[in-house]
Amino acid sequence: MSTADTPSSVRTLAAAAPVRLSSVEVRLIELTLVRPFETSFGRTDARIVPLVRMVADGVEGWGEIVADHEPLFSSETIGTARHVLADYFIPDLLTRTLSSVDDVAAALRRFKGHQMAKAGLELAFMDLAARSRGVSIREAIGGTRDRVPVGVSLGIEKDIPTLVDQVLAHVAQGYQRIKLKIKPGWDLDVVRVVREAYPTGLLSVDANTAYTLAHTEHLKQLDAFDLLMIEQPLAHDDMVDHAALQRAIRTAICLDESIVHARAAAHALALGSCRLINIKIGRVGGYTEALGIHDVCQAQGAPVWCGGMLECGIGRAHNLALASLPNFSLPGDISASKRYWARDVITQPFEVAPDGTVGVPTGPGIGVEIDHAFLDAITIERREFTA
Ligand code: SMG
Ligand code: MG
Repeated sequence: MSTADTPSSVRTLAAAAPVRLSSVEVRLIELTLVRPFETSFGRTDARIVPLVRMVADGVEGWGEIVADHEPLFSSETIGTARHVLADYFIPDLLTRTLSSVDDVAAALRRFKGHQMAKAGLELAFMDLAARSRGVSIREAIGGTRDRVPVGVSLGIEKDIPTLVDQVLAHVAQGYQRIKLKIKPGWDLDVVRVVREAYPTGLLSVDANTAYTLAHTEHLKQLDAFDLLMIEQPLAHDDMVDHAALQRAIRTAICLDESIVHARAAAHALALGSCRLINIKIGRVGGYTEALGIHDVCQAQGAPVWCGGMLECGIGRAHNLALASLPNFSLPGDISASKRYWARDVITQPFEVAPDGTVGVPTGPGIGVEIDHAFLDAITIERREFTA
């Protein structure tokens, strides 16, 4: 695909006709992980997932908010999302006529931060807009793939043999890339043993900000393991130290937490703070910025891949649509539903094929059917806002 043919020329983030929202619902559901997931900042056993449902002219749209109950991955929480949605964002959107996702982004731009809460609204509107036109989100945003390559992110375990068992079990399921969570004290020895058990496959590590530049000599030792990348080794709000570290190590740095919008992606690439970017639609405020980051990186020849936030089927369907874009050239953290949940909130759980790909939904909007009975059974709070 030539630059003149970039997908932006085929994107339509608009609804069939301008809409006035009749209602916006924010609901919290509770889901327990099949296996606890531990990172350098903490352990997750269960998630409370805020969902957004918008309705206009009899068409609905669903979005998911990836904030956690504590401000550990980012400064946002479920509590801050509930607050800004109820007190500022939703009342604002209910007064407007909205033609496209860009209008949602433009309306919310004056409010600083709160990307995850904003993303919940953009995602729901994107689903509604695509459904109103009878197309899938993939089609609406100019996605070019039917299936996307996927990897799995494996948490910190009680010991290395337990982790190696996890690695081999997921490789056997077809996953195309293994990502290990690391932190000081759970890094070089772990990567060495996993590399011996998995000598040639794509392997990466994610530190979730656990190191500082003082660890440069230590992190250099990761260069021996032919890693695809090291994700977010340093602080979430840093670009300069990452550039210094990238100059000192051979392994490619991928930024996650630091990239909160397309401008940050452009800055990171200009400074040499990373060579790759993980796009999480929730972390960056929704489709508008996610597409912008995709395009900034594509123009500069930097690959992107789709990150994950332990989403339920609704957020995962959005991730799959996004990951169908052409510059998502590395496997995403988009694992099968069963890797996270005994029962997902959609009627057809996502599955990873033996070739390590997941199909991009083709139905209208997010393209999956919500299991309403189950969703109602696990709902712990529901608030509806009307025009
Ligand atoms: O959805 O498979 C997933 C999780 C992928 O490792 C993952 N996410 O920093 O990339 C990351 C983490 C953030 C979530 S930690 C609860
Ligand atoms: Mg990460």
